[in-house]
Amino acid sequence: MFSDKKDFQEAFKKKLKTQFGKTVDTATEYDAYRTLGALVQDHVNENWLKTRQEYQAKKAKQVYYFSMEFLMGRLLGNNLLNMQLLSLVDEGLEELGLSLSALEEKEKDAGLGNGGLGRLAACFLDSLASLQLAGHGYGMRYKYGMFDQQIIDGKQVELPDDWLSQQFIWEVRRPEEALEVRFGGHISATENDNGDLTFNYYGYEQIQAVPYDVPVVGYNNDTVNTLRLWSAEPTVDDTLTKAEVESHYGHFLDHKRSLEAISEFLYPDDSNEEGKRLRLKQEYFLVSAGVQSVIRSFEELNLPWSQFSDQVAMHINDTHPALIIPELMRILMDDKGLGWEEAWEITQSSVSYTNHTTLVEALESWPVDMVRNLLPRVFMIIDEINERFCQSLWKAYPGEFDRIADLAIVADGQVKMAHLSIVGSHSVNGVAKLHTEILKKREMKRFYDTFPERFNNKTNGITHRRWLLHANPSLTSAITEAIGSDWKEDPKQLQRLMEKKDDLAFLDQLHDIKQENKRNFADWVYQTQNIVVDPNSIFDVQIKRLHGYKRQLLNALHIMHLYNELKSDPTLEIVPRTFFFGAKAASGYHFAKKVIQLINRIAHVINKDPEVNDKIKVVFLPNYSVSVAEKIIPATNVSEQISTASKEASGTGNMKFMMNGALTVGTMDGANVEIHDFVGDDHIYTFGLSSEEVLEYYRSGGYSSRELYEQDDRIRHTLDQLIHYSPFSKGETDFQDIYDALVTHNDEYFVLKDFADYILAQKKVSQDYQRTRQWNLKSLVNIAQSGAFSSDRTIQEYARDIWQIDRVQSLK
Ligand code: 26W
Repeated sequence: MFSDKKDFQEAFKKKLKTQFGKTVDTATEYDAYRTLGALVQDHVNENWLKTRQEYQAKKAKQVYYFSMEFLMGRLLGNNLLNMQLLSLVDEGLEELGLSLSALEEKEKDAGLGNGGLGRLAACFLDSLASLQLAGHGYGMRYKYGMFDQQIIDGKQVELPDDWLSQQFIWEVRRPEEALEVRFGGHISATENDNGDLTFNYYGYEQIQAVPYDVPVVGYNNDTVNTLRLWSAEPTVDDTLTKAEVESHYGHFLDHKRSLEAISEFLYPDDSNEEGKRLRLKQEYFLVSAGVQSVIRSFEELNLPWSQFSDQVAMHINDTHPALIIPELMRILMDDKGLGWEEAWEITQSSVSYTNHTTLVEALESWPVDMVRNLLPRVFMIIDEINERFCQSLWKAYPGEFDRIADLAIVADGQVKMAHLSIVGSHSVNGVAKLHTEILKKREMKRFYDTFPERFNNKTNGITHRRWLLHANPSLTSAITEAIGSDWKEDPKQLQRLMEKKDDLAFLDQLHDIKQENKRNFADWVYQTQNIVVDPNSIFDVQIKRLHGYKRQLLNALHIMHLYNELKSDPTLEIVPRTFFFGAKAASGYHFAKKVIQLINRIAHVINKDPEVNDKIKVVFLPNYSVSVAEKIIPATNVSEQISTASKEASGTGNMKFMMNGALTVGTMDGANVEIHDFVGDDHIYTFGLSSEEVLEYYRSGGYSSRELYEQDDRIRHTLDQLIHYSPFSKGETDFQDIYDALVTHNDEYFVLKDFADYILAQKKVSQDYQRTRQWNLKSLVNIAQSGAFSSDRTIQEYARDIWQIDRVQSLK
């Protein structure tokens, strides 16, 4: 690599000249970014090759993490960090009159995901490579990622995210490894001399899956794994004349367009399953290309099929890639000639499944007719899996029709993907302790009764490399000065910071760092939004997808309530606070869009009112993304994690904030429960109903939001402002639907029920924030306890308990 700064500068100038025909003086920032990227890629490529050879030589078991989403964000800074080049490059560029952070800004986010599930997949890739585990991602190369959000007249407008319009410098197209994926057509079965059936496919549509490989660079270990993204392209059959093509497919261009649609865009919905045919096509496309490619690699080893699961683990990230179960069966039986029993044993022992949500509306099921038409052979196999499964249930629970109907994979004209995933894999895990318990006791109780040994918990984690080392360099240095640098490779050691809890100088230092981060962030907000925010106010942040259960509305109503208090008593002393929101709403989610509009209206009213705007301020950050998160999290004092208890499977933003010293205001939901366990009552602000209470209300009723509305003046006054004349409604009916959801439709997410307790928790936050030293101590405790939430810990557990893989030593 580069021996020193000079060496880097020479290489940089040379690359700029030979590849881009520029000098440092004539290069634009974009040229410089591309040049730096190309230099990094050169070095990555060597290690990429070495890693592959090493895995092959050692016959290391490979994990393939199948996910419809990988929310990677930018890669330049993280690759430099992991290659230990960050400071050398930073200084080298500075001497050339360039700024590394400015070049980093030139990279577009790879936004191939909606939110938590996609970002978790990205953190996992970073941990796999950093722990020298042979784990790779298989995903989709969407032409358009998560939409760009603009706020126009206070409302969300979605624009296509044309991220590939600027070359994605990290990908390597590998056309020589393209594979064919088949849709539609018919199947005929013929019996051979032994009485075995063979299945012939005809009349299908064939689409080429072309892989684009993205290197995944490990931290300080020379390991480079692969994120393989598949793109749909027409099969080019040179033997056909144009006329033949046209008679076959109608107009060739239409045909091309229709099949390219498969990898055209990411469905912008998290947690709402729509049963769209194109989505099913996308899922099968990823699955079929992926499984074929896994099998091809396995066959290169020349091992018997019985060793498949010693060599390969395939993980399904939620049910979206669950079709790998019938697809693997199909290939093993139809193409490789294995019998059902053998193929089933191989499938079950190599596939594992993570559930990420208990929301019923998010559970995937596909109409039988759609699956049968689009994937005739795959459907036959699903049907057979179901048949055999139901028979085995009948033996175990004779006469229990209800139970069997409940567990069946195919029922009511639908294929239930969660059922398929549980039946076809050897491990099912939830993503936080509470979530796993809810799965076992309620959502998947009957499956748990049937296969208790399959169920396990893997509490989520986040990569401390991106979210602390890279996002918050000053905190990183302070920690290293305090406890040495071992924690970087072993984040559990952050606990040693507890030794500093009485060290006043260190606590002051934490404070100074937070203030500096807040000032930097305030500058960015001013430059990009033209809004002035006070770095001395509490920075209170809620950034996540907009969803009813995440209750951005509770936060918004609380701000309206504060405004009302200030207006009725302008002399009221409150601790100044700036409320930040970042959230995208699914394009068809009307209620979520209304909440965005409400937040923007509140911001508009409050920010221009001189009577209150030196005490409270509201900023809605448009187009929330990974790179926006990296800017705001280090600058946050208060992290809002206020979902209706039982609804948020884990949350991962909560962990990122904690690691950067923010204090959580949160319900006892998802991983908040475990954060609370680690930091203790005094270092977190919990409030609201427990998950048992919420689930009990859902089961037995007994909640009346209207009663609360009628009894609590604060609630009534605030809600009336939504529909009667007020600064917020401006006499219009924009927010009638929000009012109706809360009052008329009995407040599905218990916003009003938790309102009073939330106000109390927030009051306590304000009081505590004024006692700076104590606040800084709380902040320290959060940082110190955050090592448990590194995705390195999570991935070590997956590796040990589910995938059975070990570190591949000796790469460095
Ligand atoms: C088919 C539509 C659809 C798309 C995405 C349904 C469901 C999803 C995901 C499962 C939604 C998701 O991102 N879930 C989040 O996963 C995170 C990682 O485990 C958790 O931290 C979040 O709590 C969970 O909401």
